[in-house]
Amino acid sequence: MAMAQPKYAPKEFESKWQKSWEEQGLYRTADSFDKPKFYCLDFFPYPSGSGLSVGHGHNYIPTDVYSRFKRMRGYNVLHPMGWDAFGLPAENEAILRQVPPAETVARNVANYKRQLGLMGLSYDWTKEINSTDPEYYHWTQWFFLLLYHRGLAYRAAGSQWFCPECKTILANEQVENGYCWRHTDTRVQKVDLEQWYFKITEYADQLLYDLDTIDWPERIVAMQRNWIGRSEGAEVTFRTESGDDITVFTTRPDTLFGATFMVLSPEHPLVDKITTPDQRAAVQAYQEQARVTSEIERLSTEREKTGVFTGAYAVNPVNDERIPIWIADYVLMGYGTGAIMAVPAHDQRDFEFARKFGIEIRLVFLEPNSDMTAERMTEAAIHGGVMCNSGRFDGFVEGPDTINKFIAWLEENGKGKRKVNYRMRDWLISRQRYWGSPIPIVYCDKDGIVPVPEDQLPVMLPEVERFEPTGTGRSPLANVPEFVNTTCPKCGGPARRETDTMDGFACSSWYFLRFPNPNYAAAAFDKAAVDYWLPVDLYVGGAEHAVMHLLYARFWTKVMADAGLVNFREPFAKLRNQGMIYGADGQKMSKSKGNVVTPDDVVDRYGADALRCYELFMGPFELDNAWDNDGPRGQFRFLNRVWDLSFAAPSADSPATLRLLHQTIRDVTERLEDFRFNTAIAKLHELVNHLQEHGCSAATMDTLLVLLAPIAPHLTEELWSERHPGSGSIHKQPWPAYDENLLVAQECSIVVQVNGKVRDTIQAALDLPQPEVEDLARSSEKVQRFLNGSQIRKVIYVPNKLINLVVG
Ligand code: ANZ
Ligand code: ZN
Repeated sequence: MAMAQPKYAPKEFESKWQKSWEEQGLYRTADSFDKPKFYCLDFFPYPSGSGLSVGHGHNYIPTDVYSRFKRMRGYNVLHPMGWDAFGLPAENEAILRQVPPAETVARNVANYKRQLGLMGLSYDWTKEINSTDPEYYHWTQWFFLLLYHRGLAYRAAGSQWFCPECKTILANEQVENGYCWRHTDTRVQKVDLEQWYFKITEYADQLLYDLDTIDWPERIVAMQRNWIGRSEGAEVTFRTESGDDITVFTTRPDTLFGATFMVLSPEHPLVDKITTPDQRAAVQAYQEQARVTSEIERLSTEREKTGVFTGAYAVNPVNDERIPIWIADYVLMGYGTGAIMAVPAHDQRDFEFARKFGIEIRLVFLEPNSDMTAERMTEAAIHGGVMCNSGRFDGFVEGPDTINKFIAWLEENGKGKRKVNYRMRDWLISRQRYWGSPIPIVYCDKDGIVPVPEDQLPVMLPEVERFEPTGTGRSPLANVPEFVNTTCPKCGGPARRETDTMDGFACSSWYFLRFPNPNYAAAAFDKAAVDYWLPVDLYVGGAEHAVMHLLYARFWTKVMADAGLVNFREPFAKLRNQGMIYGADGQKMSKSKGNVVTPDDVVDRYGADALRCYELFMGPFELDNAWDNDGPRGQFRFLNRVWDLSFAAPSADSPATLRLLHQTIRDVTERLEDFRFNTAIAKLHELVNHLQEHGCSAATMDTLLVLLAPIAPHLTEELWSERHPGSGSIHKQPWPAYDENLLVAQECSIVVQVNGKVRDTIQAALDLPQPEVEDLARSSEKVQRFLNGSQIRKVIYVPNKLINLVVG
């Protein structure tokens, strides 16, 4: 008598296998460097207090499946996880709960690990890192010194963005349209402070150029390009009547003869000097007003142009004409030189300004045969035409060639020079916050800025009573005398420590080098291991880090390459962004909306494998999607059918079954490789449907389980251990190969009879279902002649050989 078949009950075996895999060290990365390697990395997460939602699963499950797939294909896979736990989020949460950040971090990390485990993720936990461990930030500080010694870290005073909520300075990248990236309702303000910067601008060209060498999503590449914002043009110097030089940056030096006025940014240092006494009051009032106007407003093209005449004049170096100098807020101090030559005929902002204030508009190129005049213009002419009013350049065709010739002429005559300008600014690294890596710098009255010697690292972050931001522009560490007061490493005299900490993005700029050997004590990373593992082969995370982390990490890598520390110049060879998962209501998942779905909920109801399948199946990996609460149930049913199939009595595979099996091997392999998980699963659904209807051999069932193993690791392991006791884990099975010969439909010749007499022979795919063979037979012309339109009473079919149509 057959034993009763057990039911598919994931709760009965999922955690059992998770424990067993951990004990066996199934996902431990081999520390030998002989096999081909694959480094699959998730973005370094901040372990937040709210834990993981199924939205996170949409990132971590695909990389887990991919890592498992690569392991089965013979790669040595590094798939690690760690915690980016310094920074504002951790600190803010700690302030909210009134416990030290180290405590909240530890608790959140434990919860994250538990949740990641629930989903059956195959991380090698022996490689775990935490950026807040002194053994880790020791090396973050070491990198600071590396940059410092290479002239790439410097201290400067500047007008900086300050978030009144964060109570700290922000990097330019952390300001979005005038609002704080963390407090999207809070406008940032400008304050003046001495700050530390990393000279990322020194690498602007390389950061641009090397974008062509990496396989990254188009839109991230475009965002980095725009952010770096390379503009080619020239710098031209105008002399004022008072004898001061004003240099402007222009992308259109060829329009110089049309420059009829100049505009300085209200913050330009020369404004006070050149303003005439009768204009002083108006100028100062305007400067005051500009101070409180946000950059967005200033850049808005809709806004009416405003400005004030300084009373001063400059001389246009190409035609010696005297032109007035104005100030206006549409010219920003932070771009180019903070001053422009205004060409109202050919620049829209300048055109509007000139019209409003009655300044001359002079055309310096015209469409051929055009009779356009400045008076009749309704907007600036941007492109197209032949130059005029431009001395020796009259008759030149407007365009890049002419611009080049014009610059050459300026250079020959000492009136200007070729110049490339970038929108990107240096990276502001210091934060007036507690929860970060201390900056390893000491200030001595005698020696000035003194870097902490390497053998005195790490500068330990002290435990403090009060870690709230002070709001005074100084970090809470400034209130800890034991921390601040130290001795100068150079002269031994009394000195003060830098009290700002580093932006959390410093930690994530090098963490990928630490994973190959995370406990390495002698250096930031183990060179031999890094030579083998890096660059990261596949890097997966959200698109929101496009111009922050992803730019910073590229910058640090280039610095390290220049310092001879690593032998590659790009850290992440291939990048993929997962789509956002919204709540069932189509809204962003958030506690306040009550629409958060956690992996815990889903695993509890349907098991980890059903959760995994649904996360992969719900849509293309990179597209946004809304969570469907019924989704996991559908996948649970699918897995249930696989379960039942495994207990069904085996039968010989038909040729059609074999064909579908081999097509499935091919398609699932290709689709997993391409991150098309949803269609890979659809293909498996199709195979399972077929097998349910037609049965299959034990070998075919085994292959199905192996194909499904990276996706549903628990169910397949349970069934495998049932089917092959003592043969080890299914996750150690090699990935199946397909047989080309079995892919194509094999054909057979089928004899067609009408009332028992042979009338034709047709070609049909092997194992074609009877109704289709019948259709083919009936559509034969020869057969039709004998059927004569009469009704078919009976069909006798000998598969793949003969069909007899009986008509009455
Ligand atoms: C004269 C001119 C004539 C310009 C013309 C444009 C068209 P991108 O492409 O963004 O680099 N500019 C320069 N510095 C500025 C600042 N600090 N604030 C506002 N505008 C500034 O733009 C460069 C152009 O933007 C420069 O070329 C300058 O105007 C303006 F038919 O100079 B142009
Ligand atoms: Zn000193």
